[in-house]
Amino acid sequence: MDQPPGTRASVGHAAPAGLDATLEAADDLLAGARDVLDANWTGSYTRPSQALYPHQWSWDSAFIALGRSWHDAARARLELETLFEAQWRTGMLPSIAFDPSAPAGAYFPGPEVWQAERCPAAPSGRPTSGITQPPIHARAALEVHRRAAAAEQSASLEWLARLYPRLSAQVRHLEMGRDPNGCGLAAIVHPWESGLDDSPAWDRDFDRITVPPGALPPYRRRDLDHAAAADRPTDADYARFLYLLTLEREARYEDAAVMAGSPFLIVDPLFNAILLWSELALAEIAGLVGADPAPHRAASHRIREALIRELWVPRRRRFSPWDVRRNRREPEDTVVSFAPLLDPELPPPIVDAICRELESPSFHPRGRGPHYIVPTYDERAADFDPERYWRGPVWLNTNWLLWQGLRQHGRERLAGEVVASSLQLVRRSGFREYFDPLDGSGHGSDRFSWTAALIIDMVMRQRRAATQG
Ligand code: 2M8
Repeated sequence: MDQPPGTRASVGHAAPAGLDATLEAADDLLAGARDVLDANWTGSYTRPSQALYPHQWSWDSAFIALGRSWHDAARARLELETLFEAQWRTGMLPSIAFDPSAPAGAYFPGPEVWQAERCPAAPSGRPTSGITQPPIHARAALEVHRRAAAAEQSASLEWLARLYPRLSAQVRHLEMGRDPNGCGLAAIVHPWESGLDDSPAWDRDFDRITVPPGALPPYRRRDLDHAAAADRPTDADYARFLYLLTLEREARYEDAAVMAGSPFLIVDPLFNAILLWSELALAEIAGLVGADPAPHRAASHRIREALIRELWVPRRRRFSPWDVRRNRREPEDTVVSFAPLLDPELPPPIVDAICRELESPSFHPRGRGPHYIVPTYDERAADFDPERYWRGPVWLNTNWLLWQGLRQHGRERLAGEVVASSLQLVRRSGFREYFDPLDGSGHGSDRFSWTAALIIDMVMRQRRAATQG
């Protein structure tokens, strides 16, 4: 992806002055990041963090493998292989693969709440959740393979060939099983599937969900044992998360039944842009392992057309999530709207509109003095919250996705600013889960794996791009 096909070369958007020196001086950050990943390594996968997330999370593992592949290809490959052992027979890759060796009750809701075994498609070997997460894995697998040293090429190619059918099944499940009305896009049935769980992007839909009295047995939130309540979702939102879970469990996690009954049904631009990007990665993987790339290219075309047809709102000049139940496009200005930059063939006028918004006072208030980018929500919105989980803070994975998208479109200056800000945040506050865009303070869990992994990837790739001129 360093110079992907379809890239419009740096059309006068050079990286910001001083970035090269910042990257050169980042060796201590790289060492610290590797240390975090090693501390969170379990022997077959990496926990997102020691206390708050003591199991294997799906898109976390993809980001972690990407970062780790720069210095430890064997563990990067094992990370993804371990995750795919938890794949369901439908192709669904679960959001969480539980670790039976973690202390009972270490995370809530655990396997006894999910009861994935109610669905015959669930794997028998490892308890899992019953929903999925953004399908970034094919992209991660391709990047892990690209990092493989010359001596490891054949082992890496064999690994990729073993993973290819599973990666294909993952995207097929979403395209066939989660398309709510033949629109060509995949819907999510729970905010946890978005990965940006508490985002204001779907508040209007989510806040309408009323938990009927007695619908939930008494429970204790474990997340509040390890993170400040002000950083985490409110109790009311947590109850809604759990209520949706119980509805999905009653539908035995069968896609058609879940989609028919879920009060939450959203087509998210970020989830689908990642799906498109992974289809493009699968086309490349297919070429490498002797399979047919054509179906993946065709799928990427279908998703591109559908994204623009269904989610681009010309009046707002923005991609908006689609609340399928009420058939409306949500107006909140959040980071999910920028993710279609991941499509290297996104039409230039749309790229321009996204970049203008990214540079606007809502996301990059230059006039205000020191600040950090990219906040996950419009800083000028009345309910912008710089500290609460997904409702304003900067996260390293959304920064990484935007940085990749910007580079694909030759927007090196803005891409470089995203890297510079990410490095400043980690230098100031450590490898935290997320960061206040106003003062750079760290929030959520500490020594968080994807923050560490993606810092490694950003530094190494930007350094390589600098030396390759
Ligand atoms: C967060 O989600 C989990 C539920 O899956 C939680 O809050 O307990 C999200 O940030 C999600 O994107 C992430 O994968 C997970 C683990 O880091 O934590």
